[in-house]
Amino acid sequence: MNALALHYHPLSSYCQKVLIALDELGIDVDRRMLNLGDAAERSAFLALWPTGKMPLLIDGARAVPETTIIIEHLQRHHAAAGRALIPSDLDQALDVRLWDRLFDQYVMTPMQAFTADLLRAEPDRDPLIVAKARKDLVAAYAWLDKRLDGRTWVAGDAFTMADCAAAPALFYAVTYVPFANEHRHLAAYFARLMDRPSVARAIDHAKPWFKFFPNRQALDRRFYDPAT
Ligand SMILES: N[C@@H](CCC(=O)N[C@@H](CS)C(=O)NCC(=O)O)C(=O)O
Repeated sequence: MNALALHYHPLSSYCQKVLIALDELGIDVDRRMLNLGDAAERSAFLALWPTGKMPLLIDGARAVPETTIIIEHLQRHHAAAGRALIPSDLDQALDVRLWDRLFDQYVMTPMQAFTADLLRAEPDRDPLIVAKARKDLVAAYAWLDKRLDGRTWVAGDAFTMADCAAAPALFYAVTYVPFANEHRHLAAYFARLMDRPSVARAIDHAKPWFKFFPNRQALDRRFYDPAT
């Protein structure tokens, strides 16, 4: 049995962030599919990690939560030779951590607010929360587009942890707020992300589950065919 296990769900954007990182770092884990909708599974998971947020990495006796910490841990202890998502140069590493944080806080968070709203019963939906999430995404797209002018990846020359965060965040975000025509650099970056084999594999792995994504009708037909 592999000492490394990941509690996760293929549809979850934060879980995809770690799946992409595992693939990039050349690391195998036992994948333990988690159904938080099941009361028994939820309470067993809460006993492992009390925030109840996935993914959670188990490394021997150690539980490692929070995607950014998981990726740092994986790189430090388990990465295949020559693979890295956080550069050894300290200033470059700070830049990667900054852009990882920015994607989590300002793209993942509003994107999740849209999804959470759709998952609520109709009378409990809140147009103010959705309007704020839309405003935050529109603002983020504008500064991301500037940042990506002349860049292949968001932090440095190589694909990094920040790009692992970016791919699933943008994948779902564009279903709620598509890029404006002027966001050429961001749109080109998004296309590069979707072509990256590790990202394509994480999305492929999620495909059987997209029918449960509440905004599935807005997914690109490349990824989801409503007839299936
Ligand atoms: N800051 C956390 C966020 C993780 C997170 O929001 N996970 C979502 C799935 S994408 C989750 O577990 N949602 C279940 C819930 O809130 O009950 C991280 O980086 O790991």
